[in-house]
Amino acid sequence: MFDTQLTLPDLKTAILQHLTYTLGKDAQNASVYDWRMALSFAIRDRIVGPWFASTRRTWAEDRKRVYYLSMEFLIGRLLEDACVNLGLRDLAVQAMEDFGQDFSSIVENEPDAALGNGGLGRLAACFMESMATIGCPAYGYGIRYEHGLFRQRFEAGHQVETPEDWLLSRHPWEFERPESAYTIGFKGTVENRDGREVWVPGETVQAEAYDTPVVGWQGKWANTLRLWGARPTTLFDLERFNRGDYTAAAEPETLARTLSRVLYPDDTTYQGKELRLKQEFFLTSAALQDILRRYLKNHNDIRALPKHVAIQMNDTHPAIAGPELIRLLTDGHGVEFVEALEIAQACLGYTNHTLLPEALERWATFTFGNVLPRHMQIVERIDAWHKDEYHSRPHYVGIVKHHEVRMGELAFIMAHKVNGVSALHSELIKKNLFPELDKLHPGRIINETNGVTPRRWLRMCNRPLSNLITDTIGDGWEDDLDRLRDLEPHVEQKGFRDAFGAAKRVNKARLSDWLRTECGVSVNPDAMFDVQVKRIHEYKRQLLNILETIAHWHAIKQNPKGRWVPRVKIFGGKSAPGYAVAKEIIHLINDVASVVNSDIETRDLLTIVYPPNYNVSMAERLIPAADLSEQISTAGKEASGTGNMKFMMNGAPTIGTLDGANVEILQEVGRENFFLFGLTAEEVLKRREDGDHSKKAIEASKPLQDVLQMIAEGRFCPTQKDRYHGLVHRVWHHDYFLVADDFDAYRAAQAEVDRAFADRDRWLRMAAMNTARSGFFSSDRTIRGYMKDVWSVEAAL
Ligand code: 26W
Repeated sequence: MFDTQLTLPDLKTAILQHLTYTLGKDAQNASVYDWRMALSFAIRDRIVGPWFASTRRTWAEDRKRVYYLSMEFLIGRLLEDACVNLGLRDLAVQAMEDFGQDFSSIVENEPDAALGNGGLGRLAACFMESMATIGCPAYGYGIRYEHGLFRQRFEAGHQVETPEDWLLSRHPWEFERPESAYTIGFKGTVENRDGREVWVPGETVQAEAYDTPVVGWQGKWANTLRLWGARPTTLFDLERFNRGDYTAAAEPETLARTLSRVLYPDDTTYQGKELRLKQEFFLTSAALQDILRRYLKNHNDIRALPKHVAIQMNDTHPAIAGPELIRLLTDGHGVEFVEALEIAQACLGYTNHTLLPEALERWATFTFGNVLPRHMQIVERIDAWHKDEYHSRPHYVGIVKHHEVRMGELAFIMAHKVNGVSALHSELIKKNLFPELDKLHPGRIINETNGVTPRRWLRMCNRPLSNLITDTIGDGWEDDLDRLRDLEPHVEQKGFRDAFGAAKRVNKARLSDWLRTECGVSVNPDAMFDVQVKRIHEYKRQLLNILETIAHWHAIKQNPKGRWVPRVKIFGGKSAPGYAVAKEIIHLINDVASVVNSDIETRDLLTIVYPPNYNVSMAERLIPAADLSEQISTAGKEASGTGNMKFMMNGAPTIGTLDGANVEILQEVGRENFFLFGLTAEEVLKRREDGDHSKKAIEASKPLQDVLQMIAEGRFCPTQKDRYHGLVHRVWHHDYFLVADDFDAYRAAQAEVDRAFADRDRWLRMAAMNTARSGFFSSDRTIRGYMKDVWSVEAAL
């Protein structure tokens, strides 16, 4: 039920009360920040009711709870999302207007909570919202990083990172819980006391809880996102302080706080850093202690835990949950080892998000045993037990191999279900990642195709289109997204198609204004907006996109009078700070942009923009304004993708390969509404067997030769002509991601895009069909899948 009781005067009074008494500010000289705080507190107050009610019901009905463990929650801004879900947005706009304030400016004053890198963290945020919408009793557990993902700037085309500081301003959505704190140990020794193993940690810190309520659609249910902050066990060393050694006195404080200081900015490349392992254990141990404490409040049979508790590991980052739960059950509750292992297995699920070998976590046994000595023993025991239970296990399979602890194998063995995130990905997990374990445990690997929340990614970020949808098929589609299919018959009507085009045009005009003021680039809002936004990675092939852009520019210049379709090429995304090749690609895109954008001959036909610091809020601006969605990864490499689903929902057809969830998008939307190109995952493997594949591909493609020639000659970097020699050499000789092999097919698909876009009626049909057939990609559908197949949990709504 929407909060229908709240009237405009009520809301205004609440806002003024908070401005006055919570913030101590006089309306006369309140800043945008003050108004944002006052409004946020007033809105938060409306969440507390449903939040308490949900918690009370869960207790009263003794419901099973889901615990989602994730090192990342990329939640973005919360104010507008809360307003939308509570049905208070219009009222909030009006209230702020009455106070002489602009709602959009207030919303934009909120910093993004960027506690994640990319897809995995954003998926966790969508899942939290969907669990609240469905009424699945759940807690998200994560780390309250003081500094989220770095801010990105460009200096002379280079990426420069600066620290992110979202907590410098007050975070109005959380409740601090100093009373909910747990001690987390590290290092030390394991002592055998009367035949029992006892861990005596050498270091301890406190994990302190901060709770953010997450409210679902229409405020019917709310769950908790509980983030842990690290605090010293002892505040400071008084003796040293009294001696006047102030820096040394503050040492325990500094050491502890380091744990929740920053998010690791690597996505898809893994580095075996001790601090990262400590962060993983910090999150996991705090969460498990909290879970057991809550369970034991109203249960006394620890063996019945799996009936009441489902724990999901978001990738292997919290995979220490297996050994830690065994430790708590054996060392803490006297359960015998094998029984503890079976209880843990029955509680745990593991989601795999990547097949890239460089992303699979493995810890040197030296590091692991040093940081977590008791867990090292338990891991070895799990491995021995598994080998014993499954005699046919090949010698090269196992958790501890070559002096490393393999977190993927650990998570697999300790979970009762292992899932991939798209149909193709789940098959590849069986075939390539865990073929032997799959044989030993048939049926354990399942698929749960990703989804995204349509509340944030359609209703909130695209009001013109959402209003059109509601006007056309009525309301109720937001939490029943398959209803978008009801749009299909309307797509046949010209009036609807024009309205669909008009909604897109509004978003494009808005984005054009923003690009002018924020990036100083003016673009033609009637041009095709062709968008690739995601982390920069070789496998995602931003390089393929920019090479094709150069070829396109070259073609225009050779035939300036041709009937070209004007395009705006939009790039967005960050590179990991240590990923040199990705940084070089960013540099190239910026270099090409500055040459192309200053070419008067092609100015009206091609513009390249790369707004810095892509984040959730920028996605909410770009995606609704996109005409074309670029999903061009090397087949077999993108586990799922979720940006692809957001573009589809917002009426942007995909140009893409048969990779990740693109396969299912194609299946849902139909071949005629998707620009398919490129090698398949199987063909990719075959092609690589030929050591000369890229050389052959380049020799067969005049346009690609020309492009590489231009880059090599320094056309895009006249001041340093050899800047991209290394890059060009790699395309010729070490093209692992098959940029050259897919180039011609990509170029042909882009030509088809041009033809389709030039036929406005054809284009609008395609665009509208993408929205109409996107229902499957609601994260509500995904969550229902997990509830049934993995968690065995019932919805309370
Ligand atoms: C330890 C370093 C590290 C950190 C993060 C390695 C790997 C990761 C993540 C698994 C990377 C990630 O975000 N994967 C993405 O997950 C999305 C949600 O399932 C998928 O849609 C993307 O395809 C996948 O790349």
